[in-house]
Amino acid sequence: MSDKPIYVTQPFLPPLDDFMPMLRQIWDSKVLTNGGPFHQKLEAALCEHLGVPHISLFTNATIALVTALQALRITGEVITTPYTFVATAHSLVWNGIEPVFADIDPESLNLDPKKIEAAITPKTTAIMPVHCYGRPCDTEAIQRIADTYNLKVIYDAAHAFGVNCHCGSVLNHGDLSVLSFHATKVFNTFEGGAIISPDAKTKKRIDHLKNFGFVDETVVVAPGINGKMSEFNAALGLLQLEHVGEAFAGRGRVDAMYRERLAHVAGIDCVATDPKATSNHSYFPILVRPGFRTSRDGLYAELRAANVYARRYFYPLVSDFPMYRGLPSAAPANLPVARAAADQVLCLPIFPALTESQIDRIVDVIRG
Ligand code: T4K
Repeated sequence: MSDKPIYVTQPFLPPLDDFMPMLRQIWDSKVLTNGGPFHQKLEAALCEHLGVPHISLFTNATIALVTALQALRITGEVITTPYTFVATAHSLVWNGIEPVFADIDPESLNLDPKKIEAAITPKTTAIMPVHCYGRPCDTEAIQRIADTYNLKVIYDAAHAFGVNCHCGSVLNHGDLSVLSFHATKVFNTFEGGAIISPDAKTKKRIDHLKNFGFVDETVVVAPGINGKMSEFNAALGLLQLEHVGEAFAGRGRVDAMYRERLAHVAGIDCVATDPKATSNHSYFPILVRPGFRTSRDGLYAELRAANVYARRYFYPLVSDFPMYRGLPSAAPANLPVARAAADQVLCLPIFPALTESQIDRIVDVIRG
């Protein structure tokens, strides 16, 4: 096994020399956090870049999800997907809310609106869908349900940076959307996240909540948390934003090469992108179908033996983890589509620096 390891992702980093003057400014000003100049500039730059009205930066997406639920005073039960990263459901539990898992659509792998409606009870107050792998949810159908039953919608948009649908940024749907800027995401600030709000009043409440509830030196209006992004992360974000087009293009190139090379491999389906939306190529999920020469876990092991670290995002289902599996909605019979996807999915390495010869190495293992 002499080939160098290939991980599922590799963070995009701007030239270090370009970051040094920004660090120098932070050192000189001694403003390290609490909404300093880089924080303010990044909020403005992201609103412009993403085409969203208001954004609040956070230390990570998990704290942003927890805060988004607080901001809208969500209680009781929230309908969500089991086919996601654990942080989605954990954010509910941190607010004393019961996650109610509903099944996903087999094509988009996002919450199936028909299953949402069936999961509503008198205790339901909100829906927390995930734009899984950056592919937009059926936002119109979800909004119709929310309007009919008077529910809030908080999108976990951790994967959906820079994705546009028919009407502009996908982040403008629902009541709030939450982004992740973690190292493994298409746009990273090492750690980071954000909440997109539709109006200044909601942004203000969120900004209070992420700063312990402080309005000024002596006034605290809510039991807030510390979710603030530091100046270091914000400065890095500003620099990353200059390169994000290049990073997206690099990912698009990798995506196209995989699709071409895997098109005729029996039993391998590349998860389709939405023709009505742009793609940020944040992940490259394939489904290893029963007709393939080995199981999904067999292929995962073959790739590992070749020093290729593909990942089974999202296996196990969140509803199978010990803290969730006792819930009535976690019953396997309730989630057959999600279960099948979790048993078949494998996310192949995708990042801008992945070379054609590395892609060929990965595809050769898959072809067997
Ligand atoms: N909602 C959804 C739908 C999410 O997917 C996530 C996070 C969240 C909410 C919460 O967002 P944050 O609170 O994190 O902002 C990773 C990430 O840690 C996690 O952010 C992400 N989703 C999840 C899907 O994947 P792991 O445990 O798979 O990461 P790890 O450390 O195994 O990294 C994967 C590979 O990336 C490594 O093998 C090598 C490479 N890598 C990773 C890091 C951290 C690097 O090269 N450098 C690095 O610094 O969870």
